[in-house]
Amino acid sequence: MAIAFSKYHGLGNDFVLIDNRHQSEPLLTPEQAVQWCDRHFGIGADGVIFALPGQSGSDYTMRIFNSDGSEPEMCGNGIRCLAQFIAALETAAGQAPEGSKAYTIHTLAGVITPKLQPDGQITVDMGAPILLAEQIPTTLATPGEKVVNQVLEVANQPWAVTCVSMGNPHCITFVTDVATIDLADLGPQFEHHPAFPQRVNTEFIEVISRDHLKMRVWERGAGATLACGTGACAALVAGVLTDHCDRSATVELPGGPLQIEWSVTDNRVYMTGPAQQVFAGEMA
Ligand code: ZDP
Repeated sequence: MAIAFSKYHGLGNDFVLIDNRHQSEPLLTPEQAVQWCDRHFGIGADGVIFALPGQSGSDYTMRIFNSDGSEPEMCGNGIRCLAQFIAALETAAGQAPEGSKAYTIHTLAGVITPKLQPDGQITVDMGAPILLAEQIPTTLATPGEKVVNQVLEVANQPWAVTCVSMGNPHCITFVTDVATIDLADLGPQFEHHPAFPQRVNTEFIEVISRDHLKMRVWERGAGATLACGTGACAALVAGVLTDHCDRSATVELPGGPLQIEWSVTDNRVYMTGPAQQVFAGEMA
């Protein structure tokens, strides 16, 4: 049976999107997702995202498999792509509501709300950041403590790291020049460090100014990617905790900029950025 798919990207972080609204189990196994994500033997993507029926009153459910077949709790760039994908599906079905559309999406990190803006950008309420060590999870601090500017030894070097979960785990370290970071060498050593029982996404951040961060990322289960939405949110939160930046800033990724705000009023993180369809097809 052929399965229809669409290919989207958010700042070059690319995903295969599947209309899975008619059943609550993903149409692909993790092993199939690995094949589809392969850039030589498949479609090529950083992950596969399924638009599933809603749960407990939410409009839809999102599930995602990384390109290695593991399943993350959340995906910031992916949920912007999902919002565009759903809007297109609803328009095709003649059921698109007027005005700016907001969706409640059930994820393994709770209900996340993306909102399509009139200019085509998508703003996502990413929820409150999780800062307690055992909830990230990391063993870098005792339960109940935060991990802020803590020393972690990787590749025989001390790194000052701050850990934040946006539903998925992130380890952030501030460096003087992101261009000099050997991601392929360092990334896997952070990802598989025993201090992170669920492995970790790692962000290297250069501070350009208090409202402008430059980031390179090594993603858990996907490697070096051009952008990471949850990572950009986690980086801004880490920047505020370590007094490197203000609560609202541009995070510049290899694939382009995201606007991130950690609201003082409601403690939630808001991410604004683009998502684009590239093509649609059918997989045998
Ligand atoms: O937590 C993980 O395993 C990530 N690889 C999930 C994907 C995160 C993503 N890049 C994002 O934008 O948040 C999609």
